[in-house]
Amino acid sequence: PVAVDREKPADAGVQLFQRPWTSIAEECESTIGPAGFAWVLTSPPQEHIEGAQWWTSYQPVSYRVESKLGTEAEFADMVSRCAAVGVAVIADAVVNHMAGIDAGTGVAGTAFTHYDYPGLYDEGDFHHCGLTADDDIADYSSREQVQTCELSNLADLDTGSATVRETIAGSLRHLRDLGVAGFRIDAAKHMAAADVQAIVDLLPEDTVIMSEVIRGSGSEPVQPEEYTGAGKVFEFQYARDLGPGLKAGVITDPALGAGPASARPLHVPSADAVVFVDNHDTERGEASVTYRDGGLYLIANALMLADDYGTPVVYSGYAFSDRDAGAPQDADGRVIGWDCAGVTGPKAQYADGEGVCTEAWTAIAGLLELRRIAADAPRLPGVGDGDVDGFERDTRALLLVNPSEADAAATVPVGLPDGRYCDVISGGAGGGISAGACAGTTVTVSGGTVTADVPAEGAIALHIGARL
Ligand code: ARE
Ligand code: CA
Repeated sequence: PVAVDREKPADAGVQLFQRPWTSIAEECESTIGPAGFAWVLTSPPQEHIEGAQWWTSYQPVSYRVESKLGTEAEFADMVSRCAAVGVAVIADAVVNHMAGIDAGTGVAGTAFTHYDYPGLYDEGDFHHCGLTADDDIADYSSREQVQTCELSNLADLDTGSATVRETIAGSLRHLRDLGVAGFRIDAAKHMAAADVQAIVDLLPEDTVIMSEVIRGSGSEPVQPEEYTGAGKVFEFQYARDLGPGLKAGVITDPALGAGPASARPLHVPSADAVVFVDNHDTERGEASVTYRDGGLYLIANALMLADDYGTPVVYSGYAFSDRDAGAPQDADGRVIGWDCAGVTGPKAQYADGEGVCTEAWTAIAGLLELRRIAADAPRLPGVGDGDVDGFERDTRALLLVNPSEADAAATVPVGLPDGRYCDVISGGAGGGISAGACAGTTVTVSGGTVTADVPAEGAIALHIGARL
């Protein structure tokens, strides 16, 4: 067998939504590092408005690293403990705007009003677009409204101003000094691409940037392609292609059915794309497959992680029935956090506030291993038999998925060398092999075909590092 290089993480990250810094530090050591993730994306670290809702994180009131998720010392400790196990930290950077409410006191004690943040910004540092009655964005087909009016009443910073840019960049440089590798740029669509670029130009050259520019309908003038000069962008179209077909029990990802894998309309080039099955917004909105879908969610993650398109980010949040409900907090408003001990896969039911712990699933570790072994082997056109569909990473790895509600046996052509393989979905990291025995299902490849039993709403994944 080909050995997996355990020193080198997979080109993939995990978004740990509303997880406190102490909890992420432990998770890096116990799960994320060993599984082979390259990076973790955190929720915003800066001071924010008070409240029990998760989205208070997206209303900054100062750039002190002091929030419901932890103190600056805890943040720095998380970064160094994650780095020690090979995991970089990407922080969510909320820089388009400040608070949406009229006035208040932030969680670190900073008193503010809508357009006045002591020591940082005053009235003149904000856009007052004058294009709509309340200065809120009303029409996404107007670039000027999208970028200079207020997104849901959030006080919109004048990111064209040199002093505003420098203040924002200073806050991001401080986070870099604390050891973060880079940033998700929240609401990047709402800043001119030139403004984002100007801010990024004030950061160290090796800063990793992932801009959130939700691909809107064709009539929206602001498109993700404008932002690829500053770094990568989240490609929302990937999930939109992936999910609905799975929900219907069929695969409709255009590249799976027929034609070359490069035939992907409406996608930025692979090197520019961060892809995801869902995120904290889409699991509360447009996502067709989320943690509520159990095995289908696992399949969606498998298709993403085994693919050769983009840099994937696995999503890990908590269960909720109220869209606004925050993660469980203590009496002081600090998020309590959770660990993922004992979690090995999706559950049929979750209590509200319970962590989903996607990063701890046996299958995810196995898929990260497949991703490292597949390396730059291209994805071949899809193969299928009955309810089972899948694809090969040229002679190195194979993924077969069964979105139907019945177990299915499938026989498909494959370029993997002959032999017995350990399925890394059921077998997990280490090729599922310990002391020569496979902890998962074994599958035989012979004479250019493979026959496998693929469980209902399940998957089989083979790679040449897990040949027995
Ligand atoms: C909350 C309340 C609001 C209130 C506001 C101010 O819900 O009622 O007016 O506070 O007091 C998050 C939450 C919001 C929350 C906000 C601030 O989702 O509910 O508002 O935090 O606390 C657009 C943007 C995109 C944005 C989405 C949500 O383009 O950037 O809207 N996503 C990011 C984050 C969010 C976050 C913010 C931005 C704000 O990921 O979690 O909001 O920091 C089409 C368009 C998209 C558009 C989408 C939805 O698809 O193409 O561009 O996304 O519609 O409108
Ligand atoms: Ca703006």
